[in-house]
Amino acid sequence: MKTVYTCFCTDVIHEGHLNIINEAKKLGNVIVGCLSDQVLIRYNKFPTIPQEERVKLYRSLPGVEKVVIQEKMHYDDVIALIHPDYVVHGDNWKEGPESTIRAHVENLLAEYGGELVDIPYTFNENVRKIDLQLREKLGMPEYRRKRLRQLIEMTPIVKTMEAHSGLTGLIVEKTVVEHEGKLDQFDAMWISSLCDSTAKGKPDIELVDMTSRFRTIEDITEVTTKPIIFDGDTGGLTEHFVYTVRSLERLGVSAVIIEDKTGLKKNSLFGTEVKQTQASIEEFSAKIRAGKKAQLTDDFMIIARIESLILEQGMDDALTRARAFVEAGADGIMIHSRKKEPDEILEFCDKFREENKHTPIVVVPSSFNTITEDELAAHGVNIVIYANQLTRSAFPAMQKTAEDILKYHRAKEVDDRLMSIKEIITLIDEI
Ligand code: SPV
Ligand code: MG
Repeated sequence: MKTVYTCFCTDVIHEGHLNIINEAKKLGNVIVGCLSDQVLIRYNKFPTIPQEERVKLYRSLPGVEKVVIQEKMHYDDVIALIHPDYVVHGDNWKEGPESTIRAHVENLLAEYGGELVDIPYTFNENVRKIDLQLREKLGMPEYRRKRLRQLIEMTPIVKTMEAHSGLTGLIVEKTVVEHEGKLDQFDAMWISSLCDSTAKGKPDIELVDMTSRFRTIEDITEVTTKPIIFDGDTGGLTEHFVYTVRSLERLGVSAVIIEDKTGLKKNSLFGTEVKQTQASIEEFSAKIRAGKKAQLTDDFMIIARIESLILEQGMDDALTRARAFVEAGADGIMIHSRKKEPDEILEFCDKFREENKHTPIVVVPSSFNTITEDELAAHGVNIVIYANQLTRSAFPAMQKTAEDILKYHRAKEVDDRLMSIKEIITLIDEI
């Protein structure tokens, strides 16, 4: 009897999967691979049920001999283990970033005369509806909110990109790249105060009020499923912050980061060029404590952002504050720097990790941008935030287009660098 392998990355079995098993059965004994949680999240198919339950689900399907866990995106290990005569897959992976995985499988099978069989993907109303329902489920507050804590456990570093509108949210949600044979995408979204304010033509001084910031969150949650980290600036008055915590939880936000500043807040990247005052440890700890007390869900995180390095108060001050804020209940520490080199950030991370192994560390490498995600993870960083790069890339492009249309008194000269009309009118899917 021949052996047939097929890998599933789904929480719900529909007729498309049953069809694959039926076709596979015609070729031999069917072994189903269950893609591990860690790999699944790199596909933007975040699990709504744990790996063990997916294994049980696949095992219960008629025609399935055995279920194995596939731990890697590429099939090398699993093919070495099973040596299948056939690998069977829906033909939808012939296109897009997944085609690289398909090509690799073809090469692996060719080495010993195995065969790849592409089964026509089942597209119908029912399948479409199930896919849509699964996506909608992930976007619900109770799923979205807990996803950040899950990601911190599941991935070496949570890659977070800024979003300040439905459109930028969609970019973070949907961008998947294939690079050097691997697929990658962002894990979470950062609602930056700088970018949210800039998009509204306002300075980053807590001028855009919470009602408006919540509206931005809603614009994003309406069209995405990925978890949200909200830039809460100073958190405002403690008496107000407790309401903010409740509202963010209700909206399905996973975390708020508040910074230990007081008075008129200016953007940290000004550093000491402008007057900025750091809050006392006691004052800020009280705010964290009040927020934690107000919090109603288990999943939500209040992350304390330390501005000691930005304001040149020294490493010891940063570490003393980190200790105090964790003691006050902070679920994570963000340490910020505006140095070009990452040295002081890494020194902080190493020293903090010597005494605290688990509290998540967040960094925002806008200035110290040479450091890679792997290097940060090696120093104990759990979340990396690309805080403003989408806004900084869009603005110069838009400004140049406006200038050129003014210069040439028509739009022809800018057209080559624009998205086509066809692309823009079909960019957003209708339900
Ligand atoms: C933001 O994105 O608004 C931040 C990060 O707070 S920074 O601009 O670097 O202060
Ligand atoms: Mg900010």
